[in-house]
Amino acid sequence: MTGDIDMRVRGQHAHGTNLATINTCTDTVGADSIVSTKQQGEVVSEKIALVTGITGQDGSYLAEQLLDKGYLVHGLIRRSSTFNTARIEHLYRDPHDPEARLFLHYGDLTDGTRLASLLERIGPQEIYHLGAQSHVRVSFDEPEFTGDVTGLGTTRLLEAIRMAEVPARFYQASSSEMFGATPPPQDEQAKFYPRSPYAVAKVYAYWMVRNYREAYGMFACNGILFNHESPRRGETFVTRKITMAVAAIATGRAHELYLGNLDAKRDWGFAPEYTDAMWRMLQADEPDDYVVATGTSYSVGDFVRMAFEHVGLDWEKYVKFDPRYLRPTEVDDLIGDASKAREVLGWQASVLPPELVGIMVDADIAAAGASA
Ligand code: NDP
Ligand code: GDR
Repeated sequence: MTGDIDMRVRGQHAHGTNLATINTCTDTVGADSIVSTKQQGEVVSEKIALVTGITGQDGSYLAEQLLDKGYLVHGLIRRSSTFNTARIEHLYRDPHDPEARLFLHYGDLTDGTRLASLLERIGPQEIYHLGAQSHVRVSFDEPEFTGDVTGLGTTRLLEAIRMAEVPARFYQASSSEMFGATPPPQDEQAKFYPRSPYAVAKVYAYWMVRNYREAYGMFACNGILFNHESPRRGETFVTRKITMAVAAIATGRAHELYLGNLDAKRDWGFAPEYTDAMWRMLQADEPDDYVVATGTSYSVGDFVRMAFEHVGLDWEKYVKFDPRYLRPTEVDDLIGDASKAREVLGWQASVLPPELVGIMVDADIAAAGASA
């Protein structure tokens, strides 16, 4: 993929029936070229979505799903000295392809002016705000930066929407980490008790979303998502760290795995199912907040054991403890109650951790084989 400003991409399955009727024209304002769905007075009915964090795990699945539904998708990406677009590489098409349906724009959540000008010109009907410094352990090292991006970044975007007078529906990537020390099960009424700078920033953002909904009548939703994983999960989150290590050990390229707290329990689901829940929230009649979870609980140690068992190995021979992976304050036990999402959105998790572990280990073994 090139690093061109405003790369045009379309989904691999994104051939909606109206594709032939889309007229695109370029509007070379500044360095960007933006697609217009209006040309010579014709109004095309495709929905336009803007996704922040499109290069992340969730952003990549959501972009695929929106393209499959026939959306035009715009994504915000950060300028980086190396490419950060690996997860959406498979969506890339030649920028001159008239069927391009995905458009990437440089921007940063710390730059409110840029957010406002992009919003004005893209005119999205739906905004999925997934961009964040999302690593809990890192947030203890960089609390100020995390507050700026993960907390204030949401405010900048909400305010940009308000100032640009874009009547868009807004999704906020809220997190089960906001519940922190509150005992399970956690539903939408459970008390927030954040245990990290990341979680504190998410609580702030959550309330800003509610405030903009109440103050300005904005269609703004908080999806309170519990942990969700996949073969595209960032490599320093514990599940992916484990499955990559298992693949490396099973193929003889590594001999040990260092981890921190094995006792923490999480409610782990499968990421593509969770991005589907995001979309459902923005199609509902009313804006609201929803817990999205499987309702199951496994410890980090359980995940480790299942991952090694999947390749016929005994985890105790390979896993070692390193205190550097401990957190100053830990979240011990999360189990989500997603009854409301099931009743209102018709959403339910189908992939549970034993299956999830297999999906991730198999993908990492296949990747290890491919790169051998
Ligand atoms: P990732 O860490 O995989 O992706 C984060 C995305 O945010 C990346 O695209 C990243 O860009 C982008 N980003 C980071 N900082 C900035 C910035 N300053 N300006 C613009 N973009 C930025 O996260 P996930 O996909 O796993 O999660 C998506 C969202 O959901 C996050 O907000 C996360 O906090 C939240 N969440 C995640 C859960 C999970 O289990 N995965 C559960 C609950 C909530 P780059 O690629 O350049 O780094
Ligand atoms: P989490 O995910 O903090 O739940 O946040 P992570 O995978 O980082 O940690 C889960 C649990 O595993 C323990 N752990 C380790 N964690 C990491 N990263 N590395 C290790 O070596 C290790 N050893 C043990 C942790 O202490 C923790 O208890 C994720 C992120 O995606 C957030 O953005 C999101 O909001 C929440 O999930 C829901």
